[in-house]
Amino acid sequence: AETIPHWLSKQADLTPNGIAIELVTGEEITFSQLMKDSQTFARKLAQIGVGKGSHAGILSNNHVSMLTAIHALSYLGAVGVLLNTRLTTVELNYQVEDAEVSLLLTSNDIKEAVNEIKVPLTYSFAEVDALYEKEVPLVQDLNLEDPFSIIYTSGTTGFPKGVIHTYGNHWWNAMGSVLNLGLNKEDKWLIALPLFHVSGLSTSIKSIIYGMPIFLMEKFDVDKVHDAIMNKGITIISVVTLMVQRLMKRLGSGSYPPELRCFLLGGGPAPKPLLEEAWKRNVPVYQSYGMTETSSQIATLSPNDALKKIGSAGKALFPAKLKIHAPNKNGIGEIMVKGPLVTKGYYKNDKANETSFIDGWLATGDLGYLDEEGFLYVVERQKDLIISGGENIYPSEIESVLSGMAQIKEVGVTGKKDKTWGQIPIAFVVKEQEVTVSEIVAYAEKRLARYKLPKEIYFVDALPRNASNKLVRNRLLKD
Ligand code: S0N
Ligand code: AMP
Ligand code: MG
Ligand code: MG
Ligand code: MG
Repeated sequence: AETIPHWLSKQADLTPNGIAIELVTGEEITFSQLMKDSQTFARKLAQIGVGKGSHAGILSNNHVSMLTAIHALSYLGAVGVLLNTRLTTVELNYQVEDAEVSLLLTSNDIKEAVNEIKVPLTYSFAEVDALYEKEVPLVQDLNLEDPFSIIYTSGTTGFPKGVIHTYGNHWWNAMGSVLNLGLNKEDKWLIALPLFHVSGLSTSIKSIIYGMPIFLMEKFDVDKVHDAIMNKGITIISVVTLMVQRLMKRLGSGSYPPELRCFLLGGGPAPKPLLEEAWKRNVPVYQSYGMTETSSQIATLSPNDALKKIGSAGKALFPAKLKIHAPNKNGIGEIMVKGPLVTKGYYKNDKANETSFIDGWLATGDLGYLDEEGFLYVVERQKDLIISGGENIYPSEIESVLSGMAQIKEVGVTGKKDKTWGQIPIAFVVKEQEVTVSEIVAYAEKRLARYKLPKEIYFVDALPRNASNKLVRNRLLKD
């Protein structure tokens, strides 16, 4: 099997005093410090039985200790299952059970809230810190085929699927990205996107592989992010559409320092007028296309093409390919992707693995076309996915929760355009018995993350169905 030296040990050897992480407080962590802390944390985890092949859940907002924990797991050959902190206990329980998590690690501020999560062991990062170290051999070489992380992504069936990322997936994603965006000595990449999404996680790994600092923020706060861009030498920042909107509003008639060279935009569609407005104001926005399954972006508009191809997500990165399956007369068809940065599959989910992969190509469920020069334009989705502020929501997930309410006979959910979030979920309910909107919301709140709660609920007599009695969601708003 193909191996490379453990990436963090390697970078700590090459640039021990290089900055790995910079924080708003001014605190800096070097690669050698990050390595030592991660190895120490690994020996402490070994004390509580974590070893090769263990699955450890991580429930944390962006903290240095979260990154330490993630690298510690890799030093033990264990796999990190990264959990979205916006989810309810009910949703988290599904994921930890499905991923066979034996230990849950949480940030210190979250620990209290996790009593109801069904895992054999729960430790906060601080509780692990208090353990003794156990002398165990730590991983020195990474097998590119081995799993590093699992991240759940919502699925059309209403149940999320665990996307497995191998070391090789992350490695090739980092290579593809740098061959497109380039790397400057001064690069510093701001991360205000969650590390529990591949958007944030992948950049923290790029940092290790490139020897590049990240500027890590606990969450997206528009004023703090603006200040960092203005004063902290940020050269690249990863964003979703809503962040671009908020940041441009904050920027007003001002301009960013010249070293800011890239807003890497992903996670969903971006309105073309917003992109044009950004470029007019010298905000260098690069649209990308990617998904959890592609270990972050798989296509990005390159700096050379940014202006002449506004609205396009560019071409597939160097190690990857994309094609359009069964294009219609306008050239629009399903986007298929292939390459070493694409996941090899979903954790213990034969059915999803069978239906998603065709001859080694992943069927994305997204619709798009290639222009005459081969640039990708994503037009819409075949799948019923709703994207709200960069978070994914499947209508079927909300429908199956709400139909569990005795007073509800049936329910249909669809996405509605929204100025703030891009899209919001709204629900159409056929009553079985008397029920109010607030009763429905109260029921849903316990079972669905807040961003998934239907923002509007309408009572109707029947749902639009086709000849085979299947719900036609795109008619819900029209009928
Ligand atoms: C947009 C964000 C930052 C909004 O969160 P904010 O403002 O911090 O909200 P809170 O203060 O926590 O809560 C306030 C109220 O807002 C509700 N709320 C929060 N988020 C949402 C949401 N998304 N939709 C609807 N409502 C939301 C809260 O519930 C609260 O309401 P109440 O008071 O009622 O409780 C935040 O949502 C965010 O960080 N979004 C982005 C997440 C993300 O990273 N998505 C990308 C996922 N995709 C990938 O990872 C693959 C693509 C990829 O890798 C990539 C993506 C982007 C950029 C680069 C890449 C890359 O390729 O590298
Ligand atoms: P996630 O599973 O959270 O990584 O979300 C991936 C999904 O986001 C894709 O399957 C697309 O539906 C959507 N998406 C990503 N990039 C774009 C883009 N440039 N334009 C439109 N939709 C996008
Ligand atoms: Mg997804
Ligand atoms: Mg906020
Ligand atoms: Mg019912």
